[in-house]
Amino acid sequence: MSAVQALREAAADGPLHRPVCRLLQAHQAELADVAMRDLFERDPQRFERFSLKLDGLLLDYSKNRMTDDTLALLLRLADEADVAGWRARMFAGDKINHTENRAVLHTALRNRSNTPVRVDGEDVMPGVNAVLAKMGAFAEQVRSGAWCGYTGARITDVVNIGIGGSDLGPQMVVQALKPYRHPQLKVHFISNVDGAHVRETLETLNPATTLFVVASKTFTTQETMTNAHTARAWLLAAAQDETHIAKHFVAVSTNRDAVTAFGIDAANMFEFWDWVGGRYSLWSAIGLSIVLAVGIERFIELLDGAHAMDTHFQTAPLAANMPVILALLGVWYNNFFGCASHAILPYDHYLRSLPAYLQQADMESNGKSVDREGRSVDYATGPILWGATGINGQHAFYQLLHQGTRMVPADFIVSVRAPIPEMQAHHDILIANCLAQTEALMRGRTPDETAAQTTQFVSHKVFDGNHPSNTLMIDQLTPYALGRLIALYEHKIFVQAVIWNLNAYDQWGVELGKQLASRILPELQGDAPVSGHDASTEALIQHYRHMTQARAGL
Ligand code: G6Q
Repeated sequence: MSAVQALREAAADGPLHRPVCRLLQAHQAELADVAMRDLFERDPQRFERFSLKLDGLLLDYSKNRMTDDTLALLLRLADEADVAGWRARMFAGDKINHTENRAVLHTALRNRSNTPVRVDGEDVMPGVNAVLAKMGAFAEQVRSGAWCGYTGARITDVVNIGIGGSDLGPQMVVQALKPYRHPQLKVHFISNVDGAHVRETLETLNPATTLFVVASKTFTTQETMTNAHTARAWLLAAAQDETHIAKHFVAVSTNRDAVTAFGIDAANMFEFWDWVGGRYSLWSAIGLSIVLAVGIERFIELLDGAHAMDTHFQTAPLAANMPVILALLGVWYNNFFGCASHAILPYDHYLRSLPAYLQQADMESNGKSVDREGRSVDYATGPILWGATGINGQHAFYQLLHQGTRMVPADFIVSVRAPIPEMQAHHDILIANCLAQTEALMRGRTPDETAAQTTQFVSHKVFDGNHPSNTLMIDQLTPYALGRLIALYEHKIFVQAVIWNLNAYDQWGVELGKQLASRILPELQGDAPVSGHDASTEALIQHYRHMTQARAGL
């Protein structure tokens, strides 16, 4: 047996083998047939006991299949996994991303208290503050019209070119903060290497008034570089002079050499650091398109909100700690009820990209099958995260949530304040639906209740209920509230990683995709014999080559 095989077979002492997990298993068996509606009837204080408030954020987790005993056991699991110790190590800049030998310090990017945070003995805060100031000064020039394109006209459109962590966060935040955006500056996002994405975006734009933000931590990502070169050619076709690139291209990266090789002036590069993971990078210079859209003051409010959640996460007792509670409930369903997925259901048009954003944050972080020591895990790790805006989902996939054979825990997210005040009547309907869904999922409808309403197809109309959900009610979707919400999920993911003994901050699965495609590309384009693949892949490459050559009349 090789050393790697031995490692992959040696997880029998893993975190889900702790004695407390056996107690949790026994407890789950006791609770399996207990209906939440009965727990509510027996305990009028259930909401008070199982909800938390943090300024303008309310987390109601009372509609979960849990009791005080459940929580006590789950908290013991958190203690035994040393959540508090790992939390301290992360905030202190320890290299907890051990497979890449990196610290994990997205929290330093929003460390509004400005206390020193050291990596290898050096305080990172002066660098963080300097880049933030540079982003603010640059954005102010563009927003005020002082930064002009090659014809002297003001910039009207910003295009962020990036993918994955260099796209999903800024795109989600710019969309969520639409009411705060500059009225004369549109922000677009190009991520897919599918030529349709870049073509469709550029054909609506004027090169003389367009600014490109090429956002790539490595500045080598094939999709981003291909789109950036296409955008560069599009600009030069109109501007006719390479010196004009400086007015129309800026870069966000950790790779200065590659940025200057592209032709972007190093003065127009916004730096960040290897201790910022891609999917945790919207707080860094990767947020430049956010700053351009909403201004530096609003961006700082976003950071303030995240910092408030960081402080809560660091200081609140685990039993009253929102990220910890959400994480533990997730573990409860994932590992003790066998739930494979988790739904994110924002009842908010402006948060319609939140499920996709959290999908990356969660699934890329905890979609791992070896533990920190490289041993195969014999327990479920990160769930399949999915979702869509609430009301639309009701008319689509909620059928399965209510009456399917799987239990899908869900987070309902909703704002008290209507984003558009004169549309209050719409908002009331939205909220009524959100609350009705969580109630129906929890209560269900018994055969007797159903029979009292109808005599036909009664069994088809019965709802078992007992489907768990959390409700996050935000006073108003401000930049501050959004920052706090995103940080809440980041820390939830972190706590779960600690419990599952995972490194949440590497992403070898993404790296593999980057390597494989670069091998196949020349095979698609050339006519040399294709070899070294499986029969399926080889045949598909040959088919593509044959069809494209036939079309080109070769
Ligand atoms: C995120 C991942 C991945 C990454 C993209 C873009 O955590 O690492 O989504 O953000 O692959 O990478 P670059 O920013 O280097 O282009």
